[in-house]
Amino acid sequence: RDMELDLRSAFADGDFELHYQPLVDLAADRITGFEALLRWKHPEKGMISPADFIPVAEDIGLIVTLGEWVLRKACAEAAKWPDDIKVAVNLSPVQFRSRNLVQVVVAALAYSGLSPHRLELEITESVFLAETEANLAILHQLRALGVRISMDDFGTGYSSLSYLRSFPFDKIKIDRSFVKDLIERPDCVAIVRAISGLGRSMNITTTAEGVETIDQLDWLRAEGCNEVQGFLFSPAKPASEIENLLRRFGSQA
Ligand code: G
Ligand code: G
Ligand code: MN
Ligand code: NA
Repeated sequence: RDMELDLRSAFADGDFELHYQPLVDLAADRITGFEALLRWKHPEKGMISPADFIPVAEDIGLIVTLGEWVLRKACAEAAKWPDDIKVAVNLSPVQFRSRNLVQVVVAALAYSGLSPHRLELEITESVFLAETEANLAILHQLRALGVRISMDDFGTGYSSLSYLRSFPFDKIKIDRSFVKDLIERPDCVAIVRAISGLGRSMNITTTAEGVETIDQLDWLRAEGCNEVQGFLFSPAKPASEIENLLRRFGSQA
């Protein structure tokens, strides 16, 4: 297919970029990290969303090389930030299948000099759908490095709760589909409240994704959610904007 060829040459041509979206801690009231989000600047078609190209990159196996690039790039960038600012990187389940994921993470940390506790790896439930035992072993090895592990898009899979029992996650990211209708829909209120309560009682940080309004923010703060991310603060921006974002949202920097 067209996109396959385009993707392969895009990687060779350096048409991928990483953008960074702030993670805002509600107790500290400031940015404490950024999520790295991949962007493809297609020479003719313009920006292509990762939602469109990541599945193709996974199919053709390119995600392994691309994911390695993302890790190195994100760690190298974060090493230049103040030391209390973390970076979150998304991992594809296909990267777990490659088997040398742990070495790739070790190498990215070594190459950048980034302290492992400043790296958060975001995984989705799909990591547990196949090769569960092998993938759990990899997760434990990653965590033993001092890296933090977040459960992304929480609540959208089939049996999220059992995954919380099988691995000691550091963070739960509440899917933005629940946050979106928080103010209008009582069911979303109940779900987000339950997830933040779960996080509190299991000692797992909770992050609400897709926060777009002050009303959502106020509600999340009142419910004891720990962290927020969303367009209310900022969409993902190029690395050159990090300093500005840190100035705007109350970090020392
Ligand atoms: O902004 P947004 O359109 O950036 O991202 C869409 C989806 O693509 C999200 O589900 C996000 O987790 C995923 N994504 C973004 N960057 C990466 C990446 O570097 N690696 C992987 N595996 N997924 C990513
Ligand atoms: O699946 P993951 O959570 O990694 O992906 C993050 C996705 O959410 C990216 O596509 C990012 O651009 C998008 N996103 C981040 N903040 C908001 C927001 O406030 N509103 C909406 N609609 N999307 C957001
Ligand atoms: Mn994510
Ligand atoms: Na998500």
